[in-house]
Amino acid sequence: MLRSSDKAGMSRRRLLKSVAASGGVIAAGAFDGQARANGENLPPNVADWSKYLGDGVDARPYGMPAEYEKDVIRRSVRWLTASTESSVNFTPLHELEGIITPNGLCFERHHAGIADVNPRDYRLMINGLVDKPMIFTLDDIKRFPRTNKIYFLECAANSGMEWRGSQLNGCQYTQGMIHCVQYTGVPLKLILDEAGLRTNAKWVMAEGGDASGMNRSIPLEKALYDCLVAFKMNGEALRPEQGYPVRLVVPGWEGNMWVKWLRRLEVGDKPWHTREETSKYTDLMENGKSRRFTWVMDCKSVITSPSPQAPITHGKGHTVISGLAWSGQGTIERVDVSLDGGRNWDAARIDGPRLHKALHRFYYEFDWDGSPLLLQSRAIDSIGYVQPTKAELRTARGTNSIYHNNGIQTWHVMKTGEVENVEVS
Ligand SMILES: Nc1nc2c(c(=O)[nH]1)N[C@H]1C(S)=C(S)[C@@H](COP(=O)(O)O)O[C@H]1N2
Ligand SMILES: [Mo]
Repeated sequence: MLRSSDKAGMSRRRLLKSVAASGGVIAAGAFDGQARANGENLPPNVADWSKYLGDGVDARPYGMPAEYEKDVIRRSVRWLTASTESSVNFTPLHELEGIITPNGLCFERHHAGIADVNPRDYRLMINGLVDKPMIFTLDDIKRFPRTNKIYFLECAANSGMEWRGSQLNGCQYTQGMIHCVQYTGVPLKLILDEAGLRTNAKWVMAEGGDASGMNRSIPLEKALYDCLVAFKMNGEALRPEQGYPVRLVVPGWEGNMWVKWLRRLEVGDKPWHTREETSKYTDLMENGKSRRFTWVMDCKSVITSPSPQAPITHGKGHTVISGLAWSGQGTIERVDVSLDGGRNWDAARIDGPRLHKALHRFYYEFDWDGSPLLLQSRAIDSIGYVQPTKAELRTARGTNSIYHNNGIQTWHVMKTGEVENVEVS
């Protein structure tokens, strides 16, 4: 008895110390700060929440995160946000674990704001090189055989602000234009087959029902292979931000092609050369020419913790590195971690599902001696492609690019445990 309360006293002191060391980042709760400082809420005392009844089952008909998690939100970058209707916010990767992004935290990228679509008036039209042009209601779409697939969506502009050097402090901003959810949808092939493809059909144009009417050309081979017309994400209806009630899923390919609020599919024999595949989402090369149709999102990874928004607060000793890796070509074969800016590499442990074109979670555990670190991760995918360094990318593509930056990220961990975004040469 005495011994166990002794132990409790010790762990209480340790907990208070670590809270103090982290600069009081743990938010004050429902009970008063003074009582907390005195440790009255800690063992061996009975905690406040153990003394009173909590909310009943009718208090939260749609559940929300704990109030202490209120900083775990999508964030935007002021200078990047010319208008909120045509802009982007970022997934808080540094706060997440596993491979699934919660619906409310999936980054958003809109060209004309979030369309407010009434599902009763929703229609999907198919025209062009088909035997029968058709118009489907949402109910019609739900009568096709459906499938459930977990895929990442990465905007081609993810990490784009880092092309010329490290700029933004936090993986939320440097790699946060990505999410990974389970979609429920109908294979696009089934819908195209219903309309009947003409023999000269080679391309499909997908068009959005938002005010931008955003559209992209997709080669028929891809459309028939693994694209989905999705109506659910993580089990529930798509969120308005993600294209409610229907979006196109184009696994492994750049996010721009995943047309939201999908209103029309046109079948043709050549690409349409729309705005989003000519003036945007092309890569300006060193020789001044633009590379077009870079559809596949190549293999990439990032350490999500520690990272600038998730510093080490426990001091030296046992430390867990957590990160994400993905490839539009398939699965992740291996992830290596370096503590010294890429001189020495050690294999990380991939944990959880290893699914095609989905995020993979990796961990690397080590004893931190408290000295500065240059943390990096490097992913290798199932086709043997190795994530390049930023220097290698610049050698191949010059410095004019924005899109398709899958270079290795470096985090400088300082003695204090604080982390900053840097580049090593
Ligand atoms: N109709 C429509 N579809 C769209 C967009 C849009 O603005 N309108 N943005 C595209 C871009 S550039 C990206 S990166 C993804 C973002 O998907 P998300 O908002 O679910 O993250 O949607 C794509 N689909
Ligand atoms: Mo995008």
